[in-house]
Amino acid sequence: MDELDQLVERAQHEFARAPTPAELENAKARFLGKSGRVTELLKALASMPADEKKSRGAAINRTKERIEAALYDRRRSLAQAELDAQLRAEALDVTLPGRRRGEGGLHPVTLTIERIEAIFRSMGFDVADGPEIETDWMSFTALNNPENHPARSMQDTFYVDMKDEEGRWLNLRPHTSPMQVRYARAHARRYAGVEPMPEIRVIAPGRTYRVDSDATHSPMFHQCEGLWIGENVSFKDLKVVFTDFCRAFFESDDLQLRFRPSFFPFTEPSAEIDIAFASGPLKGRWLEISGAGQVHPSVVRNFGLDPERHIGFAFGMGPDRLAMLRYGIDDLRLFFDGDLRFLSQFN
Ligand code: 2NL
Repeated sequence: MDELDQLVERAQHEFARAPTPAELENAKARFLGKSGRVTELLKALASMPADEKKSRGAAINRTKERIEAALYDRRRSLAQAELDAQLRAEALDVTLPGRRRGEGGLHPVTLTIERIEAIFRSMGFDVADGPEIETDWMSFTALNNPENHPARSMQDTFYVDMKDEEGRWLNLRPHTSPMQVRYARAHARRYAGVEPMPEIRVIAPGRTYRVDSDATHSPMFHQCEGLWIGENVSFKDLKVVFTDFCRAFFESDDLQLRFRPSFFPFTEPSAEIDIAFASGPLKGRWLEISGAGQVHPSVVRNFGLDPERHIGFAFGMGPDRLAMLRYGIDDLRLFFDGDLRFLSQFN
């Protein structure tokens, strides 16, 4: 291998070792630059005899061309490497699923209340909504609760640090009956003197509060009460309405209902309503789902109506419990812990 071949090899070697385009250009200068090795060789031609000059010059030019070819190869491969690295760094998987805006959904208890509302609306009931902070009269007195009834105690009811016109502490309503009292009183005032008075048919769903907290009781829970007052609304109508409601709610025609005698200060007679499914995991077991009865004459009087003329029934049930039965949930607290992994399953 002659001196020129060695020069080509050295250039190839140095170009290959240059890790960046800038260092490759430095390496190029050492061979092809103004004072590079090839330029030096060409300068040396000047002092050569004419007969040697021609062949030597041609050999140096071939050498120069081979070095230039090595330079271009290396430039191309460095540029390609740079492009590859950039493509790798900016890689984008266009087949990944997009990120969607978070979608809201309704709470299972809200869905249950909407379902209850739709069924009662179909039976001609209005839906009423009102204050969660109530007066003593609305929550207890109007409902025939004796002055010393335990429901009035601080152990059972949450009180607010503010008094009503009677000088009694305001309470967080322990049931939605106050809303039905408000509704019935507004109805009685509105239709005073109208004969016959249109019937009162209303349900009052909403948040209620009691001092109670375990696996089956939450200090905030939901209630849905119902009221139907007319000239001749009897316990038979309660049975029909409630049976139709349960069959619609649970989508089952062979559901059984049982009315057990009970006591509430605001109804007389009173009953607890149990249901039993004809199939499914709870088949044949009696489950208590509601309390009900004919509205007590004193309560009708507190509506502003004459109990000799206006009679009817009322009932109260727990949408939380209905939601648990419908969805097969066994711990009430899941509804109120706010864990989206649980709550988002219902939409
Ligand atoms: C229960 C019992 C009941 C009522 C609520 C009511 C309302 C008015 C007048 C008379 Cl304005 N009664 N509501 C009647 C009977 C039972 O609830 O166990 N609820 C979960």
